[in-house]
Amino acid sequence: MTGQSSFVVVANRLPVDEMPSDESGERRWRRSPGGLVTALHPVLVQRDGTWIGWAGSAGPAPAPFMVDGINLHPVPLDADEIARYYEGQSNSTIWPLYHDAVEPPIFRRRWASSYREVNARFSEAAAEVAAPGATVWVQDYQLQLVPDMLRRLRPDLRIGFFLHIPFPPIELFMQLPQRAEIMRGLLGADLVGFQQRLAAQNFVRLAHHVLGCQTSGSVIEHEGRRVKAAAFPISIDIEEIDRLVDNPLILTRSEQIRAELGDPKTIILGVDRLDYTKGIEHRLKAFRELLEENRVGVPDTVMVQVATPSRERVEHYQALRVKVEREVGRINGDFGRVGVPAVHYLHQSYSRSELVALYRAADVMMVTPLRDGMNLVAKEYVAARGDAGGSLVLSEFAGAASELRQAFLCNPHDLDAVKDALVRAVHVDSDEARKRMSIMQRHLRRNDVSHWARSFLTELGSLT
Ligand code: GDG
Repeated sequence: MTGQSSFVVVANRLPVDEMPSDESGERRWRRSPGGLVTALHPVLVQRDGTWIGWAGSAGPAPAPFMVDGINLHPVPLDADEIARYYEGQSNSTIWPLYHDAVEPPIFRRRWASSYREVNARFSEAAAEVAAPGATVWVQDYQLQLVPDMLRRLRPDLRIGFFLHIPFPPIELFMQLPQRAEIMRGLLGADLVGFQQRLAAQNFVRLAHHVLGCQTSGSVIEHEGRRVKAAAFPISIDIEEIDRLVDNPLILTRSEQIRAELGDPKTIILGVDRLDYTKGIEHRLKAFRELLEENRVGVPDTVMVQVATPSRERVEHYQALRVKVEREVGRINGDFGRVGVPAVHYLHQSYSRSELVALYRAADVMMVTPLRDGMNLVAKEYVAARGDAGGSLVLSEFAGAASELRQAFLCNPHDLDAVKDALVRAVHVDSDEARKRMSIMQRHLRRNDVSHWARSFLTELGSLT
């Protein structure tokens, strides 16, 4: 059967979270927070669009349903597929490989074949739901085979793909046993979008290197078609942050957080998924050395590190948690005082309003990933500082560094550079800090997540 949607989004996850079922036992869902769904919501509603994805639990998929005017089409994953396609090939092979192999990628044939099977299932679902000539937008590294698989089923469709994470240079990508298959998979799209220009250039070079495609600038010739590769840096829902910041309760909460931390002169904040790409260990080490050298001291300065639980069944992540927690314990053992730890470590998930209250309370935000496609936390922090207070320390290896040039930029592998950037951010005079923040804010107001979605879809629509 061919469905009715003229616009289809295909992503690993549906943009909903399951809530406890009602008295009759009926399953209930609510839209999950996130810039991607906010940006795509108007387009989905206007075009009676459908979002295809996994509903989040193992076993048979629920029947298609609707939340907030969006048609949701669940795709099932069983427990083996979650282990092989998702935790295996997606998060233990592709994720580390695409992030500079900061942890060694693991290559397993069984994971790769599960990835193939699941990608075929998503492709079949999209082929079923898309109306003749529809636009289909495939998201991210879990679904890189979908563009080609879908084109073979439905050559009438206009297909876009966006990669949220970095795309590696030739030397690294060539390690992947499925390198040709992945390149062919992505080249099934009409437009392949990346966070950064460099990633798009890597992709064009690889198309030539792996498949011998002719290329010219950002265009690749593949099987008689022209495929365009370009950068579309993703951004945040700035209106959401404005709404939260305008709420007096959040500013009260932020003052309360400062008081609860003992009203220190300087609060340093980190907010990350607990992921080895985010550079949490390096950041802690830099802070410890500054304490050892007396360049900062407790109780004047405290650090708050929110490390949101993530991919807890994957080995690399379990090992990381042990290392981070050991380092936090060591710093607090050496430098904490009764009732005043040097590092407040929170391995928990918070509400959006609590996060924004933390952003408002923090004098220095540290975003120091070893490699990151974009990093939305950096952009959210800047957006939340409408008061132009606060300073941002930002890794050169986050995609966001190409736009947020007024941050205190540093190489996260160079511990002395991280320490210097942090000290500069702590001591910067308030006029200069304000100037830096205002420039970055102006940039984000012009380049929010709706702008991102519009630019991608306009480009996709204009390709001939
Ligand atoms: C991937 C790419 C790219 C964090 N803790 C909590 C919470 N968060 C929110 C943040 C932010 C989001 O999660 C994290 O986004 P990032 O961009 O920082 O990182 P990834 O999850 O790795 O995202 C990345 C992104 O995709 C988009 O393309 O920028 O490079 O790796 O919005 O605020 N939200 C809530 N509670 C928490 O405890 N509610």
